[in-house]
Amino acid sequence: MKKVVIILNIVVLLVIFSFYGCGIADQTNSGSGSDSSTTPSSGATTHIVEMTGNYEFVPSSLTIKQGDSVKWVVSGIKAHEVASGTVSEEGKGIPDGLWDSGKMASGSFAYTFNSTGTFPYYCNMHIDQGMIGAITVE
Ligand SMILES: [Cu+2]
Repeated sequence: MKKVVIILNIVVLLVIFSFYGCGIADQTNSGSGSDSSTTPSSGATTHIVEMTGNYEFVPSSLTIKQGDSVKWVVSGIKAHEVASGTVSEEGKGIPDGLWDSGKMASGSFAYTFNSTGTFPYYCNMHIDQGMIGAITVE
């Protein structure tokens, strides 16, 4: 009789643990779900621009909505520096101070556009290679 009670206890414990396990699994699932959503409830979107090993922004021009973000991602083995501003006739960057990623050997840099307009930018390291781009915010 005692053996039956012990076995029942083990079964109950197993059931409890399996429920607990499901709870953890569900939490993990919902967590990764919110991680992958680059679209907050406001409807804003994060757009990806690659900074390639060929000294290019891809795409080099992009039209987005007010409140959206742009994430520049280093996609090749070359380091880059994405900075907002224009390029002079002499080929020098004229920063407008909105953003400057600093030198990035890898990883990404993001900026959120809260006002409309056209925002030119350049790679501070590769202006000579024509590495420039623009974001249009509607
Ligand atoms: Cu560059």
